[in-house]
Amino acid sequence: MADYTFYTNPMSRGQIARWALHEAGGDYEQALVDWKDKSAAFLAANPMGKVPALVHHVADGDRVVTEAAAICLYLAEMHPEAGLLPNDAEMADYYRWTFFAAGPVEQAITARNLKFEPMPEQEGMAGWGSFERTMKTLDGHLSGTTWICGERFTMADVYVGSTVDWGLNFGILPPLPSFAAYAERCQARAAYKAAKAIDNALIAEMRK
Ligand SMILES: N[C@@H](CCC(=O)N[C@@H](CS)C(=O)NCC(=O)O)C(=O)O
Repeated sequence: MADYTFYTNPMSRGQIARWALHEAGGDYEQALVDWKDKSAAFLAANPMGKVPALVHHVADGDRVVTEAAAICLYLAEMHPEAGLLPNDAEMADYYRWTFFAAGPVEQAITARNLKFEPMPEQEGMAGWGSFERTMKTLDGHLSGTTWICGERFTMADVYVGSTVDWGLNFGILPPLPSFAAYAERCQARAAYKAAKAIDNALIAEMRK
C-alpha cells in the first residue's frame, strides 16, 4: 500500500495537493472522486465531501488531512528531506503568506467570482477587506521577492503559487507583472510540470 491515499478530482484544488505531493516526493495512490457518486470511504475521510483529502497510512493508524493549505504544510513536515520547510528566518513569511492566500486571497477571489463585494462600511468585518486591498498587499510582497520566503523555494510557494497561477488563468487576478513573473517561476518547477501533466491527462480523458 502507498503511504498516502489522495482523494482528488483533476478539475479541482486537488491540483494544489498533487503538486505538493510531487515536491515532497510522497508515495501516493490517487482515488478519483466523482462529484455525483462520492464513495463511503471518501465521505468517511472528509464529511465535507470536498477534495483534496489526504489519508496518511502510518503504523499506528490513518491520519486524515483536508484543506489544500494544510495538506501542503503537512507534507513539508513529513518530508523534511525535501527541503521545503522554512528556517527560523523564513518562518514568519512562510506562515503569514500561506494563511494570507488561504484566507483573504481565497475569499477575495470567491467573492469576486460570485459577484458579491463588501460595501465600504462592511470592509472592516470582511477578512479580506476588499479585492483591491488584498491584491495590493499581495503585489507588494511579490514585487520585492523571488519566492515567498526570499531566495529559496519552500512549500509556501506551492500554495501561494497555485492560488496566483489559478487566479491568473481564470482571469480573476489582475495580470500584474509581479503575479505573472511569480506564476512563471512556479510553472518552471519540475514537480509542477509532473503534477500538471497527470491532471491535464485526466482532464483530457474525462472530456473524451
Ligand atoms: N477549503 C477547501 C476547499 C475545497 C473545495 O472547495 N474543493 C472543491 C473543488 S475545488 C470540491 O471538492 N467541490 C465538490 C463539492 O463541494 O461537492 C480547501 O482549501 O481544500
